[in-house]
Amino acid sequence: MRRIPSTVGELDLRTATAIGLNGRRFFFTTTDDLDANGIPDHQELAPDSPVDLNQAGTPDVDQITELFKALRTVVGEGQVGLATGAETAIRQVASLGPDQFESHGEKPDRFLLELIGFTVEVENPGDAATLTVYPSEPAPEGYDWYKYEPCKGWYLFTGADFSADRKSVTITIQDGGHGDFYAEPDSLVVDPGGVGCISYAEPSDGSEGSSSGGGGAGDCLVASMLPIQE
Ligand SMILES: [Ca+2]
Ligand SMILES: [Ca+2]
Ligand SMILES: [Ca+2]
Repeated sequence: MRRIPSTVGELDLRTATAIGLNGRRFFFTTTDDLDANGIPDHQELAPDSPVDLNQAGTPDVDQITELFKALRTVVGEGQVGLATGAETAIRQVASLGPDQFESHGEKPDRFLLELIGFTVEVENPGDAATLTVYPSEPAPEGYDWYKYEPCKGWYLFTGADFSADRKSVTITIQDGGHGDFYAEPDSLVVDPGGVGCISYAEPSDGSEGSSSGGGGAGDCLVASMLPIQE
């Protein structure tokens, strides 16, 4: 059984890269993370940041462990947190721009706070990782969790569970299974995804669209209306 380090200080991404991962399991290099806490140094929260995305009563910047990380988004003034449970360790998390991935599939044209990419280590190959994402803005209605995979392209990730206040979303991904960026049971779950929506425009000729109750052009298509591709 692979031992999961108990502290961030034991994390050695250089070794992980050197033993053959060649960086492809990670969203940034160790030179972007000189303090080795799994967050790109340029996306770290300020040391005095009061942000408390996980609503634990403690500033997130003081709670960074292998079970919880928070960071600033690559664009804008937002923040995103990521939490996981025991027997799982967040190796890396980064805020990513969606345009760095190809556009095939059902790519949202709006994202709430860009994408979040993470590499999570589970205890045994094939184990599932349950992760909770905390965006600094509640997800508007019609927004859902979208993922990108190299072969499949963009798709709506079924099973994302939003909290009632839409301030967090929980997803479960099985190592080597549905949702794992690289479909290999290698104890690593890799996922670029984010809260987004596909908007639609009303017909320009003024005729009624098929969606009743829709607002102006550019409203979000309710995710449940989308064809699900499994
Ligand atoms: Ca760092
Ligand atoms: Ca907190
Ligand atoms: Ca995997």
